[in-house]
Amino acid sequence: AAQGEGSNNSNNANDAGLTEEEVLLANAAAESTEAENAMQSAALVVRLKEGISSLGRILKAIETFKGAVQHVESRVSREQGVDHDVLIKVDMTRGNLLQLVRSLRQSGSFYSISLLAEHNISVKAPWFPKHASELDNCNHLMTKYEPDLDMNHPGFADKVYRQRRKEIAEIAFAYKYGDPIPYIEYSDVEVKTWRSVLLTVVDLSKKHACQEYRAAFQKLRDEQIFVEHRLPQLQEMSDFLRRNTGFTLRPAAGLLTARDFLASLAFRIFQSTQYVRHVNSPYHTPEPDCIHELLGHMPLLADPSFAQFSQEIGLASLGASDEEIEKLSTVYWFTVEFGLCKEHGQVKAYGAGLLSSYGELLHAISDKCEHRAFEPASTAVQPYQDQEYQPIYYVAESFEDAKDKFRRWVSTMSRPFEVRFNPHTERVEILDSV
Ligand code: HBI
Ligand code: FE
Repeated sequence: AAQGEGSNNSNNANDAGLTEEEVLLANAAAESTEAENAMQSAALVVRLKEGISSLGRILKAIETFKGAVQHVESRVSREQGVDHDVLIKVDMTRGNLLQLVRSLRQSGSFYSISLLAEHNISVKAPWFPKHASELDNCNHLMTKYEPDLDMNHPGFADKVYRQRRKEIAEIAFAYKYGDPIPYIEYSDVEVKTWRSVLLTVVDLSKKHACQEYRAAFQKLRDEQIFVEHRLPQLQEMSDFLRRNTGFTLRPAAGLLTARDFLASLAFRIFQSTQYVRHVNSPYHTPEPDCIHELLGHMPLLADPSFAQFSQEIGLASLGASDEEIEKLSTVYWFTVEFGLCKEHGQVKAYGAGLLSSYGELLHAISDKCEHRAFEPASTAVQPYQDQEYQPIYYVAESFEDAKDKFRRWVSTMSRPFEVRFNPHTERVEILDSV
């Protein structure tokens, strides 16, 4: 049946089986744009009852109704009878939005579908964790590059791999603050993948990694944590970090939202994936895996100065606006993930994405890319992509220098309060500033 595109407000709304409140929300948005057919931002919360794969059907429906998906987040639901809660931000016309909601409700495949007003979700001063235990609430996943959803993922067609990923993800979803991190028996194939990446890092880091990385890496070799015949367990890695800088780990199911990921750093907690990349692509992974976390991130988290820098990025993110989170993630990207620094006049790598990727490390120190001096204010607004090698890298004088510059830049941010971490209570204390 042909549907008029929202030509009659009240009738359409009733047809769609929406609540009074939802109609008001949709109408308010339509009035503010003053055009029925204008694209508007909206947010849906869909509660799934038939597995995360039904997300595909929702995205398909959004496409059918000419919506553009801006953002997707999912998490395992705490509600009985619901398996995942999914937040979807879309741009679409009001008429199409109402039809979409109706169509999804009529399909009967979802536990519930609710429509939120955009201004209801981008709250001015968002909630943030005040104690390390509240990170149990900070594990919202971005649905990006997952083997179940992305046809280009090397594990997309591999049922056994997908099952393995699911098993390991369950551990992260069930994890609560204070639990020991469950032991994983890695398979021979997984160990083989680990071994080949470890060997490239052993080889390349000698010449191209910064001195702080090399020192921590050596320590991990000496303590028999980085060995070829087995993967380190997250719990033993967490104990190692605690001994060195007070950082600890908690298991993450996959790529977290920037806000959740950064928040944990404020507590000196790194959310680490526990699964291994697909065996067919050992030297490249489109999403973080534990080999990237272990070889890329862990050595530097054992360095006091770098640990301090990481925590400061985390503290700056607590209660920050969406725009500021975007800037902080960008700084994180160009430092913690892809940073270079000088050492006796030579350029060395400290970014985890470089140290755990043979190809990109060589690219970053070649003359095929641009090197710029690290300046937080300009770095924070430099667009980047995560599909190919970076065309631009930022070079810091040292971690100390990066820290000093970062501190000065953070003090210009607009947050109306200051935060301080109390390591004895693992609590963030809020200091109102006038
Ligand atoms: N999530 N699990 C996980 N691991 C990361 O390294 C990670 C993340 N989410 C966001 C993120 N990194 C960064 O790109 C910044 O946005 C903070
Ligand atoms: Fe990373």
